Amino acid sequence: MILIYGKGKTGTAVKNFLDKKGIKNLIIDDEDRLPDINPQLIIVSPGIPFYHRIYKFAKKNKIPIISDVEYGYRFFKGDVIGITGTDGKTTTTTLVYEIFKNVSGKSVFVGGNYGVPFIETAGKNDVAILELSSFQLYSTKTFKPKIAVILNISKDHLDWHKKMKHYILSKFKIFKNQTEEDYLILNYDDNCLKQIKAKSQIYYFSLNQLPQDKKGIYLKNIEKSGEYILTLQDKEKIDIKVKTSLVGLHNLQNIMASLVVSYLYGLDLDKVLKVIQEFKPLSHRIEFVSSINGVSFYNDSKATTVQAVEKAIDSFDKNVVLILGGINKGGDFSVLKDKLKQKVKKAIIIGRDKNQIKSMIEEYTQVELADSLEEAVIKSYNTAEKGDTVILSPGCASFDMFKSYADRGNQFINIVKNLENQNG
Ligand code: UMA
Repeated sequence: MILIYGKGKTGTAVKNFLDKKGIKNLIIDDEDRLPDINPQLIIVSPGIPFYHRIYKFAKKNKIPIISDVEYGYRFFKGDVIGITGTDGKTTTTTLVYEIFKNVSGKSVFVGGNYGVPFIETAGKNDVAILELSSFQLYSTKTFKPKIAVILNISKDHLDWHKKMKHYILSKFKIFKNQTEEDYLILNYDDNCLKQIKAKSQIYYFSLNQLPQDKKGIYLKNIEKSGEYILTLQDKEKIDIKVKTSLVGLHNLQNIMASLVVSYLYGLDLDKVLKVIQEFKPLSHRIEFVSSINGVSFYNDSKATTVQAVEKAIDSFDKNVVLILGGINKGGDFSVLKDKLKQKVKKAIIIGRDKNQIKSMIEEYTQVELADSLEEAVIKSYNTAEKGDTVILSPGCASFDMFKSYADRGNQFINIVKNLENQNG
């Protein structure tokens, strides 16, 4: 009998899978008592932290406890491409999926932390492109992607992991079981990732020229037209021209990672570049909403960390009015100091932790508080002048005021559209 812990998306998908296979199971959560019988295996949902009663129960009764990703992997016969990192996972996963779907000629599954749980492929596809969270990776045992990507590492999810080291080590499980036949793609601009030693073959991506002895891809220059010239450095060097509608160098890093995945999988790079060119930004990620009397509004509701806010500010030259705030996941907003001074006219802060965030940044830019998102949008419009950019990039979780980051982003879009109707 298998015990499933958690009745959300993951638990339900695991239960459906086991039921179809005729494997006896029991699904419980915090509302239920722990069972008297000893199951042979526990499959735990990602949201359940390692200090939860179910981990203690497993340890006490010597029952293996694994994530749905580990369980799904045991049934999957195809190639796994695993993508993790603090920011940019969903964009990269979706882009790699679009590339594989259009270019590889294979049946491709996409899921994991984004979209549907891995178990839903039920071993049916040739390739699985997985977005993987630190929560999911933490309880893997034998999981081993053929190609693993770590985009970046910065402070996140400390409410779950408690310590940064625990978060980093959980992420590093993505390559722990890899061998010489597998590939690991790392961000060379990230000091933590640059130092990784692994059995797998390492390829890097970087916004600066890579050392001669490193394999990977780097930014050679940006043309006046905005096109990027990249150099792919392996046994020989090839220059590649990339056209994209994705904004910001952080997105270029996501594109570079996707290009290395495609190259290592042997895909036709001309076809890959065409898919990249046609790829549109995902919703809630520096998504253009509207321009009202010369003030541009962008929705970046998916930015739930300080680092994601930094990337949003980096995407614009100057004159930014920033709407941020919500539930701070342990981020130190004062690290934005220089960028706030140089580029941000005013920060308008909402949400549960607005006073805490205010005290972290008020030395570096003008700050105003708002009690609702609508009030924040109106205040930002009143602050901005023609040519300025208003961006909702909260750097926080949304659950104090909204159902999800998507709900927050959709409400922002509606408020901006209403403002446009009144003032456009
Ligand atoms: N539960 C408890 N006690 C707890 C926590 C949860 O009993 O302390 C039970 C409850 O029954 C609850 C269920 O567990 O209904 C929820 O499980 P879950 O929190 O693991 O959520 P799922 O619905 O299974 O969704 C999970 C991921 N959620 C989390 O990691 C928190 C989803 O990622 C993922 O899309 C989904 O699996 C499919 O794989 C969401 C997420 O926020 C989008 N991820 C984090 C992020 O991206 O930052 C990592």
